[in-house]
Amino acid sequence: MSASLRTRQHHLIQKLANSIEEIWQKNLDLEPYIIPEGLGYIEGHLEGEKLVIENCCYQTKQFRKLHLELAQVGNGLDILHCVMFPNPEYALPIFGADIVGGRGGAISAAIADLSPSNREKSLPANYQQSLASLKNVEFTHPRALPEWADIFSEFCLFVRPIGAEEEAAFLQRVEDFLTIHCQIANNIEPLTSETDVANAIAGQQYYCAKQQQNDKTRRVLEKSFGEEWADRYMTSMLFDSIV
Ligand code: BLA
Repeated sequence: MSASLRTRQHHLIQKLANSIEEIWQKNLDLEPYIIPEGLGYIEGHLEGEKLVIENCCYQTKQFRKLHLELAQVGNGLDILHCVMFPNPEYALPIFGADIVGGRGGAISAAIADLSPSNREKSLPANYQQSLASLKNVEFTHPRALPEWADIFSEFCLFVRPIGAEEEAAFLQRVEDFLTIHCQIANNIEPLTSETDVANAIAGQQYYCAKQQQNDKTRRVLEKSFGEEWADRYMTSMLFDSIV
C-alpha cells in the first residue's frame, strides 16, 4: 500500500497497519487479490469534507480475502478497517478490527475480535484455549456494543484507549489475535462435509449482514459518495458475503 495516507494518520493506526502487514507477510503465503475496478484508491467529497480511502487486499489458500483499508475524512477523522474472511472450506473465525480516531488526536473507538463464522456462533476449541490464555488487560473506558453487534465473540475488545499505555495494550492484543489466528490457520485441514461448508457460508453471510447495519460507517460513506455508492461499497467491498 502506498505510504502517503498512512504517514498522515493517527500513530496508533499507522502502527496497527504496519503490524497487520508484517504479521501477514511473515506468516501467510500472500497472493494478489483483484480489487474491483476503481475501488483501490478512492476520493469523494459530495457535502463538505473530502474522504480518501486506500485499500490493500490479498488472498491465501485459507483466506478468500484479506482486506486492510485506511481512510481519512478531512484532515481529522482517521479510520483503519481490517477483515480477514476465511475461505469457507476452512472452519476459521473472522478476524476484524476497526479504529476510529477523531480530531484532536484521541481514538474514539478501537475494536478487534476473532468472530465466530458458523451458525452456532461458537469459536473452535483451540481458539477458545489460546484466547483465554492471553493476559487479561484492563482498559479504563470500555465501550458497549450496539444492538446489531451480536456477531462478536466473548473475547471481543471494544474500548476507547486513553493514553500511550492503553494504546500500546490495544496494539499488543490485536497482534496476539493475529498471530494466534495465522498460526492456527496454517495448520488447519479443510472441511470435508458439504453441510459444514454450507454452514460456514451461512455464518459469513450473517456476519456481513450485521456489519452492513453499522449506520456510523454508512453515514461517513454517504456524506462523501451518496447513498447508492455507500450501499454498494458496504456490500461489495467492506462486507461482501459469498453467494
Ligand atoms: C464505529 N465506524 C465506527 C464509527 C465510525 C466508523 C465513524 C463511530 C466511532 C465511534 O462511535 O466512536 C466508520 N469504519 C468507519 C468507516 C469505515 C470503517 C467509514 O471501517 C470504512 C470506510 N467496523 C468494521 C469492522 C468492525 C467494526 C471490521 O468495519 C469490527 C470488527 C466495528 N465500528 C465497529 C463498531 C462500532 C464502529 C462495533 C461502534 C458502532 C456504534 O457504537 O454504534
